[in-house]
Parts: sequence; structure tokens; C-alpha cells
Amino acid sequence: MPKLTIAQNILAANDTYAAGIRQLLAPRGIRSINFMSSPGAGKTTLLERTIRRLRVKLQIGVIEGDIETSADAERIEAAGASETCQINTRGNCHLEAHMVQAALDQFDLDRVQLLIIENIGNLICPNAWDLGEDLRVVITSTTEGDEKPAKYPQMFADAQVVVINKLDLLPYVDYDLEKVRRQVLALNPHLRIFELSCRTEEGLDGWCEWLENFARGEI
Ligand SMILES: Nc1nc2c(ncn2[C@@H]2O[C@H](COP(=O)(O)OP(=O)(O)OP(=O)(O)O)[C@@H](O)[C@H]2O)c(=O)[nH]1
Ligand SMILES: [Mg+2]
Repeated sequence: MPKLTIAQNILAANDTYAAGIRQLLAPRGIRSINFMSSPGAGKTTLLERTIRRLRVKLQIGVIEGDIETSADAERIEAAGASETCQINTRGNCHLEAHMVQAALDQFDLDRVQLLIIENIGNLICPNAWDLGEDLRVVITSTTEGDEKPAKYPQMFADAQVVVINKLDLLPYVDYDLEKVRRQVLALNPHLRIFELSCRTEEGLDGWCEWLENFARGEI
């Protein structure tokens, strides 16, 4: 069988799982987000800060994707997520919808109003895999270099939200914020951009307010 056909079959099977996840979450009013970034951009830290601020108002369930370890799920649980599950892909560079379905099978969905899936740190492969999410958020940070959106365009083009993290480090790195804004908006003029620092919490108020509105279906 030609390789192309096999690749199409795998992605078609993934899409079937993704559709099943939407059918599971939508009737319950649970909205979902796929968090993607390069390794270390700050996905887990942003989740920790967000959950600590919103946990009294919003039940947030988190699925943590990593190659190995349960370190991120432990951080998220300590922050006060209502449900948490760690997926270890053992070398796979992205999450797939069947993995998310298996994690959701372990959740009490009555305890979840917003589902956030932290994907494997990688700016390429995760983009090809629909996880049944309503929204894609890409996090980029000032320590990565300001050419990343132009070098890895597809993930930014397909997202609805970009978070630029680690603003506190701007004085110490060569990073042109305006250049990054221009790059991402050239790839996708509809992108919503949040600029923040998880360290100083600058910009966290606006992000959390927007996220709460999204979770409540007001966006
Ligand atoms: N200075 C500074 N450091 C930050 C900020 N946000 C996160 N970090 C640090 O960046 C490092 C990586 O953060 P994580 O949240 O673990 O990143 P991640 O994207 O979840 O990483 P992976 O799961 O490995 O892909 C940690 O040492 C964080 O403390 C920030 O706004 N400013
Ligand atoms: Mg992480």
C-alpha cells in the first residue's frame, strides 16, 4: 500500500476520535483548548498561574502530555485543577485524539467546565493532530528568538490565540516584540495576542478574564 494512503488512514482515524470528543464535551457545555509551544515556553507555568487565579470560579480539568515523567501533572494538581491526567507518549512528539479520549475516560466530567490539553513541547508535529479542541493557543516566549513565528508558521497560522510569555526577560534578550506581532498577524490577521509574564504576573489579569469568558461561552 502506498505510504500516502497509510498516512491518510491514520489521520482519518484520528479525526473520528476528535469528532467523538466534541460529541462528548459539547452537550455538557465543556469548552476545550489545545495548548502548544516549543519546550519550556511556559505552558505549565501559565496553567499553574491561571488555575490558582480562577479555581474559585471555574472548574478546570487538565490533560498533560509529555514524553516522560508526571512532573507537569503534579504541578497542575498542586495548583488546584479539578481533574488531572498525565499522558506519557514514550517518544511520540505529539498527542493524538485517542490518547485524549483515554484520559477523558478517567475524568469525572461533572467536575470540569473548561478542559485544557497541554501538548508535547514542539512547534511542528502537534499542529497536524486534531484533539477535538474548540480553540488552539500557541505560547511563544522572549527567550526563543523573535523569528520563531516566521520559521514555524503553520502552528501560528492555524491557532486562534498567541501568548507571548516571559516579558520580564525582555531587557536581557535580543527580542523585537513589534516584529513578532507583525509576523503572527501576517500569518493570521484574526489572531488574538496576549503579552504577559508568568514570573511578574504582568498581563495575567487580561488573559484570565478572557479565558473565563471563553469558558462560559461568551466568546
Ligand atoms: N523568567 C521567566 N521564566 C518563566 C516564565 N514562565 C515560565 N518560566 C520558566 O520557564 C521554564 C519552563 O517553564 P514550563 O512552564 O515548565 O514550560 P513548558 O512549556 O510547560 O515546558 P515543557 O512542558 O517541557 O514543554 C521554568 O523554569 C519556568 O519557571 C516567565 O514569564 N518568566
Ligand atoms: Mg509543561
